Amino acid sequence: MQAVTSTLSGNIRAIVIDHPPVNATSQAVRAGLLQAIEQAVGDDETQAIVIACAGATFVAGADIKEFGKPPLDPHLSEVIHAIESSAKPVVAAIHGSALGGGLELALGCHYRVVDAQARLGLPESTLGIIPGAGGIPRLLRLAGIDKALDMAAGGKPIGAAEALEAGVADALAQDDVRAAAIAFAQRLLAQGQGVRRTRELPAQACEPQVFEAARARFQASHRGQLAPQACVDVAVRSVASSFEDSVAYGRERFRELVTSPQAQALRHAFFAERVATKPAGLPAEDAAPVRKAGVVGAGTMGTGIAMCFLNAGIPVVLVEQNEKVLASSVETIGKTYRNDVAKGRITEATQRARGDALTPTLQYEPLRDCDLVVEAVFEDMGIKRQVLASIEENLRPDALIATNTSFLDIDALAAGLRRPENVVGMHFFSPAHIMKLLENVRGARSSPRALATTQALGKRLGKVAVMVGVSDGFVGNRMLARRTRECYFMLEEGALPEQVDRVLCEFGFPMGQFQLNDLAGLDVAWRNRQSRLDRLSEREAACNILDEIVAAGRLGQKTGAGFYTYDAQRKRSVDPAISELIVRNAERRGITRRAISDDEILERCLYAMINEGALILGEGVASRPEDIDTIWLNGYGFPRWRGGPMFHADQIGAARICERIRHYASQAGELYWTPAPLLLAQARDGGAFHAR
Ligand code: 3H9
Repeated sequence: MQAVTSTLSGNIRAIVIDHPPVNATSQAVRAGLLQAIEQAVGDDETQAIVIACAGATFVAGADIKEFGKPPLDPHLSEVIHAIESSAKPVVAAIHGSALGGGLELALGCHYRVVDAQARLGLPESTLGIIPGAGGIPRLLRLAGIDKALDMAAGGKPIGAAEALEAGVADALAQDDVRAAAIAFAQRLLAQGQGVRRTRELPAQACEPQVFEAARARFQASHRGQLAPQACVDVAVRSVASSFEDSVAYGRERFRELVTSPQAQALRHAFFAERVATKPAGLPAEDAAPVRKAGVVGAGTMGTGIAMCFLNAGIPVVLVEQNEKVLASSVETIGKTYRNDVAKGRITEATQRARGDALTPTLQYEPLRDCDLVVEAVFEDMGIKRQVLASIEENLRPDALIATNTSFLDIDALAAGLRRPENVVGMHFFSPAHIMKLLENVRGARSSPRALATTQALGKRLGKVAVMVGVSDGFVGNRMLARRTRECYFMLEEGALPEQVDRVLCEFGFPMGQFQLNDLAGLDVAWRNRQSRLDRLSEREAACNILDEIVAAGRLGQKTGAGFYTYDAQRKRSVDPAISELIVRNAERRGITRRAISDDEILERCLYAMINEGALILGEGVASRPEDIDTIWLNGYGFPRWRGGPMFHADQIGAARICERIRHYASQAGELYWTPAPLLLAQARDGGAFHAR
């Protein structure tokens, strides 16, 4: 199949890119386009040209798989230059996504007609690179500097209406975008309008303060990242210098960034998410349709989960035994949607439709026509088992039951049921309607149909759904528990919460361990600790700093005090009372505190997680290192530009990690620090988690 075809009808030539899955500008596409445009320009019968795409989308960008490999001719900017240089008008017909090199290509066309659902953007900075084919100098000529920087440095795509308003698009297609672009080209010819080259438009003059303000803005929103700042550099050059010079400069910066560690990590993150959300052996065709869902338990989690379904257009039966809790849940849902309308996120019609799609009830019986029911009651084995049995009694035999648990054993939960094959885990993260991550849990007896359904459902709910096995805390919380343990040990040995949190934030986490605890509620952490006292080691049980803080009535942000104190705007400050409490606690327990270096804090946090990740892989609880990276990138704020914990482990190297684990074992004992067999094997054989 040819990647690019060219057909003349009348005096309009349609050049069509057909290169699944997303019409990326691979070498075959670039070469095909160049040849087609040269032919069209030289052909007397062709008076105008339309560039369109087959399949679900316009060009979604350069082919990311080609990055980091020797470049292949022709370069995309040469192809775009040839298109823009055409003396015959060229119109882009855009449907789906015009992203990165795709938008650059469209900006090189003389006019753009867009489908109402189209999305246009320069997301290169999310891959650690910048637009390499003149995207920034062209976009700022059409849309102005602020919009161009928001789209390129901020990586934010825009919709069709915004593109039209910003001058990026020239017309909105009511129906078939290709037909609309051909009609647009015909009108141009009829009106005697010729080419309009973006590169010939003037760049808006701009004060240096505008760029300084942009730099500061992107430094704050994209902490530690190189690409957004490089986008600002190119914008500065685009205003100060000629078009040709700024394109050449952008190309040079692209080349420099594409091999950077940040770009490698971000590319890894991109492909890891695509691998992780498609578990082997669970084809989407095996998934059962979910036309109506149930949620049992209308607490914080249940309420958020119900909104996930409503947001995806799936009607929900929300069951709760306590009338007041149910009323408060319905009120929360109503308030969220009222707020969404006020902020212009949804229309009033959508708000009404979502309200109509919610059936709150105190009975289980209305669950009878649900295709899938999520149990989201209190995290207690006994209570959950009773609730699951009641759900099963009221369901069709083919309907599925998903239990939302963060720690409990799915197999034990399903054990008493008649149809354990219909049971899976769906571990949502709080707030469930906001957080992207979903850990779907495969029980020993979960059927492939049940598993495929939860994966397909995850995608429909807009989640990043990763399939994991049964294990205490599954993948994410199990690894977090290891990091948490080290953080508390370091407090008693000599660190303070603000030091630990600073180190984690400097690494790139949005918040540190103790800021996170304060946000989630220290009572939650305390209850979790109490429920597992019998499973804690002697040292963990004795490490009672959290108990003392909770006993002082400091439950975190919600009470204005936890590890930190908070003012009415929830602004955080270090509290000397906490430093004293930690020092006194150590004195009382006969621990001599010492200065702990930032390096030690970072190593103990990261290596504890990585080692647990390696155990999880060895046990098959996660199938691939990409699954773990995806979980940490989407649920725990691991800095995306570091690729995830297992990718980061490869950058450090297994030999070094094992050596440091042995060092910490010599201080704290092997109970806490024993290198995982997988890490040991990698250290021995020079292996890594990801193929290099
Ligand atoms: C760029 O353009 C730089 C230029 O400035 C340089 C000029 C010199 N390349 O996401 P999906 C694959 S940088 C290669 O599941 P969806 C993807 O791996 C690029 N492959 O579908 C998957 O493969 P598989 C800027 C790509 O419908 C399949 O396509 N562009 C690329 O949920 C389906 O993908 C971007 O950053 C690619 N560019 O979402 C856009 N894109 O089936 C990146 C996708 O084997 N892409 N694949 O797993 C996207 O955001 C989404 O894929 C898109 C579709 C929204 C388009």
